[in-house]
Amino acid sequence: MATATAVYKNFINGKWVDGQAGELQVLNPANQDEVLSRFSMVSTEQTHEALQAAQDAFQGWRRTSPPQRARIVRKALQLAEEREDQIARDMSLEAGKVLSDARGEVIKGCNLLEFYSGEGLRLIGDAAPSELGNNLLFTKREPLGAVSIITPWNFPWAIPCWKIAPALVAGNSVVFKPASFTPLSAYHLAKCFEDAGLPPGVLNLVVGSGRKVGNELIHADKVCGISFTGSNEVGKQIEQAAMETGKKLCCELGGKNPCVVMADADLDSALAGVLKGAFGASGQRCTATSRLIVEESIADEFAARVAEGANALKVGPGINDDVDMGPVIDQSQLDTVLGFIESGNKDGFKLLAGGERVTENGMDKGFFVRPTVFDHVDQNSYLAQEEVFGPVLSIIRAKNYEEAIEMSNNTKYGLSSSIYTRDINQAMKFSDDIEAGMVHINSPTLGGEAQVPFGGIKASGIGDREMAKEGLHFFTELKTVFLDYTGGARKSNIY
Ligand code: UN1
Repeated sequence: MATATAVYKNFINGKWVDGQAGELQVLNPANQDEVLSRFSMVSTEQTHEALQAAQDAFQGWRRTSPPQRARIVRKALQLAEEREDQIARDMSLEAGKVLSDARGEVIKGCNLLEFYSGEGLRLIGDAAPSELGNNLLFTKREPLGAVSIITPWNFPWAIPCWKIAPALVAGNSVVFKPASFTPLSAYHLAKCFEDAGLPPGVLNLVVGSGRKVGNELIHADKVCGISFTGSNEVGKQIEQAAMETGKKLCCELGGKNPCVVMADADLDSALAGVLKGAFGASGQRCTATSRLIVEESIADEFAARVAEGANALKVGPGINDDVDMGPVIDQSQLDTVLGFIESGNKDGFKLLAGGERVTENGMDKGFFVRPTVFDHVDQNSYLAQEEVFGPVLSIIRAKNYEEAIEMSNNTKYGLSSSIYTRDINQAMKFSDDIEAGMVHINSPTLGGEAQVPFGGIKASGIGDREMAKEGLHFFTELKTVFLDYTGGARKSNIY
């Protein structure tokens, strides 16, 4: 077994400290014989030390002017850009994602750092006229305090960037717990902020399990806000805890995103979008295309092309140049994905591609699954209703637009969606009719951009949208100021 020698530490109150709760070995999802990194994990006591450090640093940080706070984010951005290659390589290895996707993710995170560093100059409220003369009403945005940021392994760089940057620019202090599969990406981000000159205690990185460390970060009195991306199951538990303890909460959860392909669509572009949407990041993104809803008249032809495209994807370690799709993250995710495949087979849906684990060429040492496509899937089946978070696409056939929209909305989720059509009227109608937080027209269900809100409705999210101004607003409270400059001459009653 290859062994990584250095043991990475936790970042608490501006110092890199050894954790006191044992060691985490991060194994390569493409080859479990390889230890990628070793991290020492924090104890409950150390988690509280990190929270205390955040609380202590908060008063100084909130008094640092927003443009000055944003300047530190901009410096961190410059450092991240310089370190792009290393960050992308480490991320590709630990998350299993294809290297070009990892590079894209570094850039996406940088776009978020860039956007929010600009927002430091725009952290402004509104002014309003008063009923009274010589009075001014205005609002200010103030930080919440110490906040907990808990992030998943599938976007181990971009998601922390899109939560931490607005939290810091708004004047909050942060305790950041990354997923245990991907602590090295988190280490790089914390290091960029340290090297950018962020004052001690303003950002703390703690590595440990969700059950122990995560739990403290959700329940502790010192925490004023929680931002979480991950599963619905954990999201529900956090919601419960936040309700009981009165903390502000933002959760970005699962999806079962439909891609509708109408008969009039540019089918080449639709095909590329469906393959990228379903199998990019091995289907492990909350915005993945999980249901292809295709108009019946072209369904046979299009399904055959999707299957052919899926079969042509090269599966292997994401770090290798010629690979299209990497492994899933671990044994449990692999078992879940294989369970969905089994359910599709049991329900008698037509397996057009994949349907099995990949074990050749040493891939049995990792968690590889072939890109899988089922056709004639029943829209109410387990496969069509539950989030897979893996490379499994369900094709559902619709008679026409009306049926396609009904099928699209037949889900508890409402994150992303997409339609391929050349009919602008139909595309716009889809953007009205679809129950989702995001609609893509002639592009895959994936992705987002820093300057527009990201998030979903129904079971896909709790609280405000992320990214854009909305992402910044989550990390603030509004204060309304009533300013009387009559110099004591005010006669009118207050009502
Ligand atoms: C994307 O589609 O580029 O966990 C972002 C996820 C989402 C991020 C998706 N929060 O997959």
